[in-house]
Amino acid sequence: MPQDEDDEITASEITPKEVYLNRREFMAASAAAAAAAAFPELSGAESHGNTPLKIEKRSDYAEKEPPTTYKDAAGYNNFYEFSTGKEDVAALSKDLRVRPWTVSLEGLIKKPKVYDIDSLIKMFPLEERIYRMRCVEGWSMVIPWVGFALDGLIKLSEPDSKAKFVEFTTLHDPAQMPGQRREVLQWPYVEGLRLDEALHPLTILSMGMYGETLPNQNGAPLRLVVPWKYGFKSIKSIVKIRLTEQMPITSWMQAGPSEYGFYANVNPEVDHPRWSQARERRVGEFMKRKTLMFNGYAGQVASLYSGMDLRKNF
Ligand SMILES: Nc1nc2c(c(=O)[nH]1)N[C@H]1C(S)=C(S)[C@@H](COP(=O)(O)O)O[C@H]1N2
Ligand SMILES: [Mo]
Repeated sequence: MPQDEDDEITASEITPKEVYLNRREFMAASAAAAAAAAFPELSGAESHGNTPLKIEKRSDYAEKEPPTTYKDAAGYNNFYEFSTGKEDVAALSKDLRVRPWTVSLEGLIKKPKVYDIDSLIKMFPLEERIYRMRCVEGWSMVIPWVGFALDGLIKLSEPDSKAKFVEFTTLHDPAQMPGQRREVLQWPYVEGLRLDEALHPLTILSMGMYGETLPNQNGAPLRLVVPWKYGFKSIKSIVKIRLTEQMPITSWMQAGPSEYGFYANVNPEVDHPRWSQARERRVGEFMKRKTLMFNGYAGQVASLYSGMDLRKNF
């Protein structure tokens, strides 16, 4: 679970955080309060024991719905590398080493490069994006992510004209990730997007939430967030981004091709073979609500799929 303010902080926790603060010139806790005053709609005022992030850009993408509580967002997780349970992921992932960390950009690009996570975080101004998130299992949340659009990084890598898809890979380290010692999924976890989906302005790389760095259980130090697709597309703890000509075989497609398609767009009209997708429960609420087409982002993304049969391309 996230540390409480009055928890004792051990030396091993202090050192990387202090180093990180200096190197990144992140704001001190008091400055985070100043940012919250400058952008009163931001949620960075309250500390949750992670490192404050400086929001450098006012975002055009902020749902007006109230965010899920931090406690729920950081306490109810899907992260099969640690557990197939949801409430034990936080404890099981607390010692994941998120520094040093590199992300390799490779495949059909002219500028392949291995990025250190701290230089990657500095490459584009950080924004807060408040997105609805809908898990394929029927629950949803509203999360204030911190990150930047993925398109800038992809364009910087200069994709070849042959590149049609982007494949993302999570860290593979069974010594640190006990779930990887069991064959619940094909490891490492792999996800993918069509190149135009990856370049869509709603698609972000996220390094934080609630104004601070990501808790490990939410995919530290870097994850994908694709708000119009089921949660499993938003792959956590990424180490590799590869541009390909062929559609990537994702871990979920491999596990259950009839249940988990490549597109995985939120669609209340296309049921999962074992349950309806028409409704969802917002975590923290009692009554179910209707699930929205493309999770409510149809206005922005429906044109990506014009002419496609969304029952076949689920
Ligand atoms: N590497 C990896 N990424 C993952 C998962 C996972 O098991 N492993 N679970 C996915 C699923 S099913 C969901 S719903 C979201 C949950 O994200 P959250 O815990 O931040 O809410 O992460 C997605 N990303
Ligand atoms: Mo999910």
